[in-house]
Amino acid sequence: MGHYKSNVRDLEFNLFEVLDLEPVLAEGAFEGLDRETIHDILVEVRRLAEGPYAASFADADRNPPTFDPETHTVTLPESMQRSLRAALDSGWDRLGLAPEVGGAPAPKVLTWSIVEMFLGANPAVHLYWSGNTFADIFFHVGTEEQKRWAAIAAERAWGGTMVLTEPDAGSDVGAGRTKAVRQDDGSWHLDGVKRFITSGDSGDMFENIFHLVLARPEGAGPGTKGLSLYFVPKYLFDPGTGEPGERNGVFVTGVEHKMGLKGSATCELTFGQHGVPAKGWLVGEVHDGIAQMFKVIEFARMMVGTKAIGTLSSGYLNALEYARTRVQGADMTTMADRNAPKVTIIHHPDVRRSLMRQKAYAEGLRAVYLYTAAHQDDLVAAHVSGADAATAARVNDLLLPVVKGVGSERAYQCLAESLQTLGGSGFLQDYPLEQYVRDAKIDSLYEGTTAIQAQDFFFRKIARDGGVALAHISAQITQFLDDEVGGKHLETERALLATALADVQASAGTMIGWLTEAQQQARLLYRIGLASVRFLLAVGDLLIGWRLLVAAAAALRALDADTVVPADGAFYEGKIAVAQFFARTVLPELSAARTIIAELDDEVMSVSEAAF
Ligand code: ST9
Ligand code: FAD
Repeated sequence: MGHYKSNVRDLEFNLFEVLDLEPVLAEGAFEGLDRETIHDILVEVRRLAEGPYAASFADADRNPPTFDPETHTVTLPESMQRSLRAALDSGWDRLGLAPEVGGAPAPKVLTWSIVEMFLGANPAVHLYWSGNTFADIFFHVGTEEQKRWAAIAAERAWGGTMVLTEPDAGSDVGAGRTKAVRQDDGSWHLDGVKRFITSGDSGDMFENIFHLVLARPEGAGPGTKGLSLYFVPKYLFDPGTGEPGERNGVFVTGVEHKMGLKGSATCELTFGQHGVPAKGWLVGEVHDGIAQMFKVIEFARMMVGTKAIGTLSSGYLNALEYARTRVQGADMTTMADRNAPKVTIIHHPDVRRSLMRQKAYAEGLRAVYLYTAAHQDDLVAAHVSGADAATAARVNDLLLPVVKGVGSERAYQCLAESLQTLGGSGFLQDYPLEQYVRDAKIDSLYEGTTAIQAQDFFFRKIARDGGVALAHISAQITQFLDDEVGGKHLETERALLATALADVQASAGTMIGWLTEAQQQARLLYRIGLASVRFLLAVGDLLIGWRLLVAAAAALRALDADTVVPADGAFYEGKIAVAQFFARTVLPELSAARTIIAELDDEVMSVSEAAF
């Protein structure tokens, strides 16, 4: 048995019993897909994810990719190459992509369910398996000729990367200095050094790799708006056939040594500084680089949040298995009796508290990312929340920083609890938990740190949106409360949810007030900066609480139907218990967050640096 434990039952529960996907499938928009085929797909993906895909998880951590500075080549360990081959052969990455890049129609709730399993099983391998997704995005933003290159890249299974970061341009992408100079033949020569580039090279795993690179064309203005997006292949190629030719002047010049996710090579990538020009082509032949790159970033942020959640889910299930078998101590009610029988640790209240918290965040965050994915397809969004296409896009935009920012922060916190459940054994490499913790830390850092997610959430997704998407979600929660969904059983929890909603709305109001007044008093912006991560996490908890209660109501309905098989009885009981637990023990914390935000001042900004 490998390290990875999937949760297909919960995925199917979300798709069919909560989001009620069947009527949408019946409309025929996703050719050939019905409940049964989706079940079969999930089971087949589970087999691959838990088996050959997960097999190199620990080995690639202990024997990470090697780098040869002479040839600028990264070589993946054998074990990882086998996992990646199995993935490439499976073709699951094509589901949901455009037909021109070999894709087949599928709802995003299905594709993200699949991705969750692969990410949970082996996140490092998954990052190499992104070429077709990049090709799909390149296809959508490219010129007619570039669309053909995208099709070639997908057909020949090329690798892909996203290249933004530089030594002095991390969160502040607009500080990037890599420059691009136009050539007479219409191509560009790039010159500069990028750092921290995931999958910058992978030896001969791929025939070619294409880098999507942000660089500043000569003469362009400062900041992100002066950046353009370039397609820079590792090998120049025959545009008709895709046959690779000369080596292009983009080289890996270093590989980082990291805390976790060691199987994923994080590379320094140097353009045009090793005697060969780094040839690139302006994507779409328009200077609109940051907006084009955000198409990739949006996908990658969803991916990172889903990665964190997938890892947490497996962490929780590993902790649960351990708690059910590890015998230690007596039941608390008999602890004074030295002869009392010993029990498994799942009998101890504190272990139960911790397991319930892990379950709540793992399953609650899964419900949130799937609700987000539901708003990435117009038909599904209309069915799930009544959103029209424009509103669905805004809801998706609103929820992305929640999936990424809250998903990564809560997963890392809860994975520490999963490890704790194993006691000292959790600290050992005999179990996957210590690697989960190390591998998951990156999720709150790359693709925009949590501070950046929180600012994006408040300034762009709420204030600039005029609160439209937030109002749509608030209306959905209010509807749930007004309809008294879950009846008497969930009455107390609905009251707690109503208070949590009011707390979040009050905090949003406080922060909008500061933003309005900041036009006269700029220092008020500091308060937003001080409050924003707390606010993002509070909204995350509100959404998790709500979606867990929606799931509990679905479970109550299923139990009422009286056709439940015994194994499902326990599953549904768990859904109700976890929603009640979260509402009673976490949602009340939002009142404290509201008070803290309301009473915030900017004193801390006046403390001298020396005093820290
Ligand atoms: C990285 C990669 O970290 C890590 C992992 C690699 C993953 C690779 C693989 C992924 C795919 C895997 C797929 C596998 C699939 C397999 C399937 C198998 C089944 N939304 O606010 P302004 C745009 S990469 C949309 O003024 P500043 C917009 O155009 C490095 N657009 O920003 C806007 O113009 P306008 C990641 C947005 O102050 C313009 O930007 N690095 C958004 O100039 C300017 O906006 C980062 O993420 C948005 N939310 O710059 C950097 N926001 O306003 C983090 C902005 O006119 N830093 N735009 O519409 C930031 O995000 C900064 O806030 C900043 C600030 C750079 C945007
Ligand atoms: P900084 O921007 O220097 O941030 C340092 C600290 O200051 C953080 O806590 C941050 O939250 C805070 N901070 C900075 N600015 C602000 C602000 N305005 N307000 C509040 N707080 C702020 N990049 C790519 O382009 N492609 C990749 O494939 C890629 N893969 C990566 C893989 C790994 C393993 C790593 C570690 C990084 C990767 N990155 C990649 C880069 C990654 O996106 C950046 O590390 C990230 O955006 C943060 O930038 P930074 O490291 O320079 O930190």
